[in-house]
Amino acid sequence: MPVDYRLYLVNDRKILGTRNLIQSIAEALEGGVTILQLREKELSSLDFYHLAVQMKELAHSYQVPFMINDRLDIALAVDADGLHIGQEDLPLTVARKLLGPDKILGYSVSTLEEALYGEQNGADYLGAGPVFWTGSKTDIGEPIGLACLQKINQAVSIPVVGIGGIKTANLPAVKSTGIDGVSLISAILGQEDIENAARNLLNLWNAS
Ligand code: TZP
Ligand code: MG
Repeated sequence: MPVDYRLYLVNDRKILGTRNLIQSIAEALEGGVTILQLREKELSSLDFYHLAVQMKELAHSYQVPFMINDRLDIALAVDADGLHIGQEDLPLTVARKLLGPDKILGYSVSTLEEALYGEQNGADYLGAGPVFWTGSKTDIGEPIGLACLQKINQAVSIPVVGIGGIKTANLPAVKSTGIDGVSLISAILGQEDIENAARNLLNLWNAS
């Protein structure tokens, strides 16, 4: 089945403050998130594993694919639908080999060269960015902007999702680059009404 990349939610527990993580993700799924990635940087392996088991069940109850950020071991352990890795994670070719041919493998890129490398070495889709400035990730380079996003999208035939600083105000411009979807943290999880934020973003994407 083809993956629907339109509204790709990346989890970030910090932005939720005291709000419940599972409940917040459930609200986002109710609002129409089409693919979910669990991204945890500070949990123990055991806690990450147990959380991933729960999140996968939740995502699947909405028929939404469930991805793990960075941790191949966790992705395999919970039989996630896929893994998303960046430039400083396991080599792409190694990740593909260990993950097998049938799982979804996502790859973060910031340049045309990285995008072409990703397409040629086993990525199923690319996360391109940061498109704009964002407070949600600190170890990132300069924003690539819409022109570079468009260039990357035109250079590859695999799906591309934009990431970094994407919100309702810039969503139509981002979509006009021709990409397949947007990957978001704060525009969904940073909002007071998470369900409606997700619903509005998906409606806006569909209408743009
Ligand atoms: N990778 C590149 S930018 C980013 C990640 C995980 C953070 C995106 O968060 P936001 O709040 O949607 O800008
Ligand atoms: Mg990573």
